[in-house]
Formats: sequence, C-alpha cells, structure tokens
Amino acid sequence: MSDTAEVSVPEVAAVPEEKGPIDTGAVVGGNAAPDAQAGSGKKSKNKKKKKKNPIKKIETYYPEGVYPEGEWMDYDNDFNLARTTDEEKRYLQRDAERTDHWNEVRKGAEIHKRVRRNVQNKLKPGMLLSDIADIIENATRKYTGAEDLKQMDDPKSQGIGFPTGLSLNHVAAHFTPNSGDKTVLKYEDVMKVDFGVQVNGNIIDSAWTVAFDPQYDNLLAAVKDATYTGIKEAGIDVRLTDIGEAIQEVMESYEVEINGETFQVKPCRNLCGHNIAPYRIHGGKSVPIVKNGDNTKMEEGEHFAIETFGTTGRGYVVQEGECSHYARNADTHTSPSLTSAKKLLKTIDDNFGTLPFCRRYLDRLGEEKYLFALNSLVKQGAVQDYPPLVDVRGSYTAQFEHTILLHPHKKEIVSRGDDY
Ligand code: HZT
Ligand code: MN
Ligand code: MN
Repeated sequence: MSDTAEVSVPEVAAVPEEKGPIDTGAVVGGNAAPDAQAGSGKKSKNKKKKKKNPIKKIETYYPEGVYPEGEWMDYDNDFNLARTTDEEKRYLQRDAERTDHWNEVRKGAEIHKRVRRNVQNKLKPGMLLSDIADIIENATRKYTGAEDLKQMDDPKSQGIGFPTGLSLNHVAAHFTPNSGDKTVLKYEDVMKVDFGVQVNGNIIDSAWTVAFDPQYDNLLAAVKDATYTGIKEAGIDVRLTDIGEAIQEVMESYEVEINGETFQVKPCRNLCGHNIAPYRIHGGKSVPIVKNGDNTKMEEGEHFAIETFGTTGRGYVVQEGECSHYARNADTHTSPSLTSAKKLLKTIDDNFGTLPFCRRYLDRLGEEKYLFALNSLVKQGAVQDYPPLVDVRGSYTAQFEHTILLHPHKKEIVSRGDDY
C-alpha cells in the first residue's frame, strides 16, 4: 500500500497512460486565450479521420482486475490513532475483509480520472454544453462497457452514476442540458463540471471548476482549499458541524476581485456534501460547509462526497429554472394509476433504479412525450426532482468535490488525480 502521511502537498500517482500522444492543456483555473478556438486552421478533406486513442473498457488496461488505490491520508484526530500494534493489526484485518468492495470503488474512480483527463484538454469557449455532456457521458459508457451487448440486460451493473452537471456562473449545481438546449460555453463563464461513475452501485462523485479568465483564480483557489480542508478534517467520530466550521473559516479567508469589484468569498450555506450508499447518491448524512450545529458523526466504513461551493453572491441558493435531474425515491412504493406513468416508472426502475437520471437519458431510451407522466411521478412522490440550484443573478459560484472512503486505519481520497 502506498502511504502519504503529509496532507498539504500530497504526491499523486499519475494515471497510467493509454498508448499514443495526449494533450495536456491546462484547464482548471487556467489562462487559455479567449481566441483559442477548437478546430481552427484545419483543412477539411473528405477523409474520415482514424481515432488515435479509441476508449476501451477499463478492464483492457487492468487485466489483473486490481485498480490503483486513491491517495491515503492519516486521520489527524487523537481518537483515530491506533495506539498499539495489535489495534493496528485488527484494523487492517477488518479492512482486508472488504478488499473486493474497495476495488470496485477504485475501478469507478480510475474511470472518473480518465474521463475527466479526456475532456479537460477539449474544453474551449464556443462549445455547446450538450457536446461537453456527450463527451463525458460517452467516455463513461465506453470505459464501463455500458453499451456492451453482454451487459445490456443488466444496465445498472456499471455506467453513469448521475447526470453530468455543467452549471454556469450563478448556477451552482444540477444544471445539465435538456434536449434542444443551445447554451454555449463562453470565455467569461465559470463552469462546474460534476459527473459520476458507478460500479455495482458504488458511486464516484467528483467535480471541479473551469474558468478561462484568470480573474476568477482566487475564487477557484478558495473553494479548492476549502474542499481539501474538509477532507483533512473528515474522520471516524468527527462531528459534521466541525467539518463545516473548518471549511467556512478557510473559504472566508479569501478575497477575489472581479471586474474591479472586491468580494469576500462566501460558502453557499445551504449546499453540502453527503454520504453515499449503494445506488444512492445521498445516504442520509449531509456535510455542511458552514458551522451548523449538527453533532452527527462520521462512522467507520462510510463513503462521503466532500464538496464545497464558494460564491460572490448571497451565499444561499434557491431552486430555479427548468428541471433536468431526477431520481427514483428509494422509500416510496405507491403504484401510479396513470398508464403512461406506470410505463415510465418501469423504464426508470429497469434502467436507473434509484440512481439519478436526466431527461436526455430518457430520450435516448426512446421515450417520447413523457413529461406529463414524469411530472405526475414527481407529484406522487415516486420520483424526486432536483431543479438547478442558483445564487443571485450576476454572481459567480465555484465547486470542488472528491469521494473519500473512511477505512478503519486511514482515509482514502479515492477520486484524487494529478489534476485536482
Ligand atoms: C442529487 C441529484 C443528483 C446530491 C449533491 C450533489 C451533485 O445537493 C444531501 C446533500 C446528483 C447528486 C445529488 F442527480 N446532491 N453532488 N453532486 N449534486 S444534493 C445533496 O441533492 S443531498 C447534498
Ligand atoms: Mn457531485
Ligand atoms: Mn455530491
């Protein structure tokens, strides 16, 4: 096992390379020129271009089926320290009993790292958000084999974990294009890219923020620092409110100047991280990003998505705009009376179970004119809607997020890569 005790500037094993050249354009907080357009100056011959790096199933790159560990981090609170070698031995034994489970989580994380490395050098002003979503989701489908004939009868075994969030500026979360959306990414935009991969229901939830204009650099730095602070603070028996307090203090220590106006970075106080359970993006615990008095503790073996949001706005989000994200309510079992709703619910159960999905995923399954049925399922409580979450118009929000595992002896930042 690799073991990095130092937390502030951890060493990260590079993602193993596929064959062939890869671009390494800086994207996160980068300074890409406004006129750096994709595809300029290309001669358009009628020849079909051969793809240099076709994406294959992840198993191809790991014939042994053993996936790389994430970044290890020591628990830094006294009560997490194993005081005797016997205790340490028992911890390792308990952890070894779940080796296959951890390996599945790491497989999803490895796919997440490869998918995002694949999209990061392609993101340019002028792109349609719907094309960005397609790049991310099609790469996830390829790596997970979601479209393999063998796997088609079991669509929930591995694949997309939840819809690709591509939320711009004052929109903090839960925007993904619905069909026909013509939104174009602009040089001035601040975009949160939040996507998920699942292997046997084990969801990797991780996100970063893209900005081309360097004036947002301090906003992004504040939120990245706040998220890593949350990760450092996390641990078995740690109170959720204490994590929120630490995150808030770091976030608020930053200022950012945008178009000549200076802002103290605020946390979006009603957004939070969460634990993750099999096929459930929210396992029931919420990790605040401000001190909120929640004395609930983290527990051994839990998975958490540690995410923070910083803003130049009010620091409070509301639901606004057309909904794209939905998920089957895991604990509502009432059967719809409407025939169309019954049919749609079967499509949802068969293809997503309790995993979040979006309207585009229903479209590609061949569902048509399903909105009335979908809305009726939401009204009955069988399906939960997750509309976009927005701060005040004109504000800018940023996000960083990692999935972590609370092993008995150490925590593992499983989604940590060489990019963020
Ligand atoms: C809901 C629907 C999705 C969970 C957090 C999140 C993206 O805001 C308890 C705490 C995907 C995820 C979620 F389609 N949400 N992480 N990444 N969104 S949440 C939440 O609803 S519930 C936070
Ligand atoms: Mn997320
Ligand atoms: Mn999350």
